[in-house]
Amino acid sequence: MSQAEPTPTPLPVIDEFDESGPLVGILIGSESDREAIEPAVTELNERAISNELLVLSAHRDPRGVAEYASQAAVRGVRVIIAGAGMAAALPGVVAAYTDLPVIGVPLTSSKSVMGGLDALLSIVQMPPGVPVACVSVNGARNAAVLAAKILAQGGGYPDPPGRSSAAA
Ligand code: RP5
Repeated sequence: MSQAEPTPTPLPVIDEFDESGPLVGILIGSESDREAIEPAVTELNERAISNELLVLSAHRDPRGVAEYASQAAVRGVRVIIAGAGMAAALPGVVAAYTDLPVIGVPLTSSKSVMGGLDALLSIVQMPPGVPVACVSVNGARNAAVLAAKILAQGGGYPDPPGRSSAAA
């Protein structure tokens, strides 16, 4: 006799959204990623692009990631930057729950393999149909520049005066 499949617990439903949410949502998988993602926050702030930074782990809090990603667009978020190290599932999981463009930032950590090659491959090797844009290892600033360029397609976030998009 076959056993019944377990019934999945429904995702929590958010009743109220912050309609004036930021244009860019930035997620990191761990507090230990905060320093590495800071250049993205700085770049966006210098361009006066609204953003928020949350720590949400794909393996420690998958429901939280699903909730955030599935509600982001309706809150006004237009691009999501997701930085993670090691297996770095976060950007791919986010992309699975939203149609917004997702930019993955492979990060190094004290436990990285080959200086972050583990995270780089995890992010860049998304299977067909669920794309994640991928910047260089620890390329947080480039992720923000790319987010600005994506937003510019909707009209209006050019490079700030005296600044070039040619990022480090
Ligand atoms: C990933 O594992 C995080 O993105 C981080 O880069 C790495 C190590 O996380 P901690 O063990 O420092 O929390 O989930």
